[in-house]
Amino acid sequence: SYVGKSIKRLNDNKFVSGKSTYVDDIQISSLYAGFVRSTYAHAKINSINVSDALKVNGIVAVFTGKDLNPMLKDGIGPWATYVNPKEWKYVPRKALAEGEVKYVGEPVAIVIGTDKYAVRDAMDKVSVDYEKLPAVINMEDALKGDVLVHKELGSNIGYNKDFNAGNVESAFKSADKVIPVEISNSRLIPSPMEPRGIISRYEGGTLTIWYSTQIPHFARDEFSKDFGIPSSKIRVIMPDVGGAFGSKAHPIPEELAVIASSIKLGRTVRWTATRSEELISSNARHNVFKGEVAVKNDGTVLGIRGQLLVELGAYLTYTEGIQPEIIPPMIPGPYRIRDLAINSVAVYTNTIPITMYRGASRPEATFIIERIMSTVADELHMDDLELREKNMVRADEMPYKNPFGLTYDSGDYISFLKEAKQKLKYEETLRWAEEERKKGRRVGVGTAFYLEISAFGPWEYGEVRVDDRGNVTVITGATPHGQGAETGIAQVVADELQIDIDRINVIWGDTQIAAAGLGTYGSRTISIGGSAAKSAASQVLEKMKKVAARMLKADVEEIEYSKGEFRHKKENKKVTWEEVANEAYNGKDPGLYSSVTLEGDVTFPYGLHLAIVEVDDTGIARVKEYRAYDDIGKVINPALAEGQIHGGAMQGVGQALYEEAKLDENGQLAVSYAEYFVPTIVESPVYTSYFTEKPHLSNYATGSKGVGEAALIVGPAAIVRAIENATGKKFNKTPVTPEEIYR
Ligand code: MCN
Ligand code: MO
Repeated sequence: SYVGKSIKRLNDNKFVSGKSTYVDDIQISSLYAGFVRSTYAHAKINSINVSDALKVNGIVAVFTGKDLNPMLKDGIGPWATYVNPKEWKYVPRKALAEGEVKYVGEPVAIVIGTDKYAVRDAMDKVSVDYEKLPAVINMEDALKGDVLVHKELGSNIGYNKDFNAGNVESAFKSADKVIPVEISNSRLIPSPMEPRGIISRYEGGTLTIWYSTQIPHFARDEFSKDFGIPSSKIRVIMPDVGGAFGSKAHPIPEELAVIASSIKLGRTVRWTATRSEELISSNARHNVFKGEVAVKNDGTVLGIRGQLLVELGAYLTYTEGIQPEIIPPMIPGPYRIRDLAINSVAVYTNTIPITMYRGASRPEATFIIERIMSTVADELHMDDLELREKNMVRADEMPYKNPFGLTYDSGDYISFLKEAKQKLKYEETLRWAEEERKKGRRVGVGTAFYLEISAFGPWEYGEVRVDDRGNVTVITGATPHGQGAETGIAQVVADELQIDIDRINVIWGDTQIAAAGLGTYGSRTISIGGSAAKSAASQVLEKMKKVAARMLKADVEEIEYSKGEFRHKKENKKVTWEEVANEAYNGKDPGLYSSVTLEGDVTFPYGLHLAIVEVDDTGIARVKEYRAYDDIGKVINPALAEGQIHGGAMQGVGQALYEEAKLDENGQLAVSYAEYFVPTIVESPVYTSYFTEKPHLSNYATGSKGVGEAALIVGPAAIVRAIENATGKKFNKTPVTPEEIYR
């Protein structure tokens, strides 16, 4: 059997030998696109002069909003599967700015030519006459409402909802102590290795789009709605994708402009974002929680109240709507806090629109609640984990309905915490750090616990085909793009069919091959996608049993299948997997394939992570060691799961210590990778990752819970706590830079 083993990734050969194909590698005769972008955070466009640009050799067309926007029946709004558009005030985004620009970098014109260098030259020759308007580039100013990002909305507030649970008034009345808190997550740049890219071909009324995306089917439907072209005439193909981290789950206007141009010209048009364009295509996080916590002197946390401000940037992106909606109900985390009042407000500013990034809303919720728990521990002079344990939901309360109605499906947080303390050597590491500090080193140990919501439904598609030689094709509606989930799915299917894994090929990412699909995000793939494939495999096996029964002149009930052999129990006759597969295609049977659309609901993994940090004389903090202990349900492939913990924790190091997408007073992104430090192997801590031997399974057939985001969800809180331990100072925002440490 394969499940539970560290099988090597099936498709790594092409990646390590440089033979993978990203959008930009696709050889196809096409035109190149480039974008002229706003240099103002807020301005009126008086006129755009494209005549000089058109004179550049090789330029085929220059389009502005006036040319392309009317082609769109609709624009990009929120992701209606997860965000209720009715709860939002927003302006659907069309292809290019028209009338006004609302952030620095907003696309104003698309230049199209036969070679990319000509396009680059011509971009400089497009002259835009702007009339500068007052801009709001931070949430505080935006809330005053003197300057509106979208006049037609009448306010800068896109979303405003109260999340109330229990009786917060009485909780605060019965408190021994009320502790104020302010906790913030900075603006980040997801930074996948491969930037965004798209190729759009329009011929005979049909569109073929090669697209670096996590959500080909959603993208197809969005393009269909926007352009009024039936989905059946749009094919979205996802080639190899060089990472996404949640940032390729939102279509952007540049992409609409490329598609619109290809339709208008009847030609193939391509665009690959430059690295600088990638920096402004996806910004993420940035939110602030300000509130207070009611506690008893014995450490019981009674209630939390406050306001969560979530920055939107200039437009509501496809995915950002999730965050103000999911952060509040996840704030109680694994703790039995029942009385909460959280006002969640999302604010427009004249800045780069915000989208999701690995964990999207759970990192924020976890940072908030874990900073709260650590702050309470400090105030009450209690041990971090003792305080947490005191407040944790007990095993006998599972499944536990949290005060906002989320049902934590399975787990035993308290026993797990005890195991984790042993496994991560919590107490001895704390003592070691204390000894080292006495010798003058500034080392510290920090832990944080997380409970996350993963494996988002509402469904996923799986199809299994067995060919006439008994080889197996698995089609998944999920869209792995670095996680290796295709290997995990192959393991699940190989076990279900009891065949060699080398017989299995897993494919995905083409809307004309997978009948349906949602994609890969929200750490859902192995749980819901794997279970859908497993169920399709078991259906195919049932069909094979029928064929075998006929071959052996038996009733289906008399057939027993095991390891590639179908046996007639009574007569001790058998036929092999290959024989049955071959027979199924000899004309009598319709063939061997089955598809399943599996419905499923979220599941809640959890874990404790520990960081060891050392701060040097210049105030630079380094994460020396990072230890993780997780309950992710059934572990399908420990190596893959561990890889996810390492990668996520590495991004956690970046978020905790280095990364902040600063904007200047004009709303211009003030960083490049010279100042925005994505950690490299040099900054990498030593990692140790364990999964509990007594996992609590999910309700999915695979028994798994998600792990793809876990370490970035909890890592920053653990690392920040370690810096506090090392320096004796308090930090409630990331990144904790040397300036912060010396402040
Ligand atoms: N796995 C396992 N056992 C489990 C859970 C998972 O063996 N109980 C394995 C799976 O087989 C898969 C991996 O761990 O190989 C992650 O599975 P899962 O938790 O189902 O998450 P997804 O596959 O749905 O991945 C999505 C997740 C998200 S939401 C972001 S953001 C993120 C992440 O994955 N983006 C990534 N990890 C990334 N890794 C890479 N290389 N690139 C990205 O863009
Ligand atoms: Mo994600």
